[in-house]
Amino acid sequence: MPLTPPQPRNWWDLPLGGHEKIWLSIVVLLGLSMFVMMPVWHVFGAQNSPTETYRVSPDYYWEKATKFAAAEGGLSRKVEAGIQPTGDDVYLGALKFGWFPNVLVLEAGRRYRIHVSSKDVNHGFSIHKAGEPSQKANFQVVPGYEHVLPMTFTEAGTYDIVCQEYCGLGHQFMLGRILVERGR
Ligand SMILES: [Cu+2]
Repeated sequence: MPLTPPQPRNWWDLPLGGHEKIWLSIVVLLGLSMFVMMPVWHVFGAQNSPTETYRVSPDYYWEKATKFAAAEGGLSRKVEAGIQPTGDDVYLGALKFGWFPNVLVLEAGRRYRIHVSSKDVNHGFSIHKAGEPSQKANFQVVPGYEHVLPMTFTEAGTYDIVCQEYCGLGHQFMLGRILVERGR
């Protein structure tokens, strides 16, 4: 059977067919329900992006992160041992090409306020449980801004921090780690 193109007509003036009406109604209803869900998720969603952000100079933030690491004994300890914060506020800094501090030891089930900022360029704070890269959280790390991310790790284990924003030739080596231990 040879296929022939439809005759040129003004399709806009033709009435809608029955199936077209059904599909268009489904699309409009789906769109409207998503629109309504936006504010609903904002109030009831458990995984909203945090909105607590401050303007800081990169040097000032770095001073805070260094003080935090020093107060927690991190600067005198071996890097691999990690920093185990006593308080709930954790200061994490991103710079080309690493995280400072690059190993944190946190407690499962405890709510932390993880502060992140960058010393130089845009970086990405992407975190996932080791071996489970499909389940992750992702945030931008912008120089000049301090973002406060409330986070509770519900499961103990090793979590990888990966920079997900291309930041230069050493970007792929920009890895950090959070060791989550069962609550004491
Ligand atoms: Cu990067």
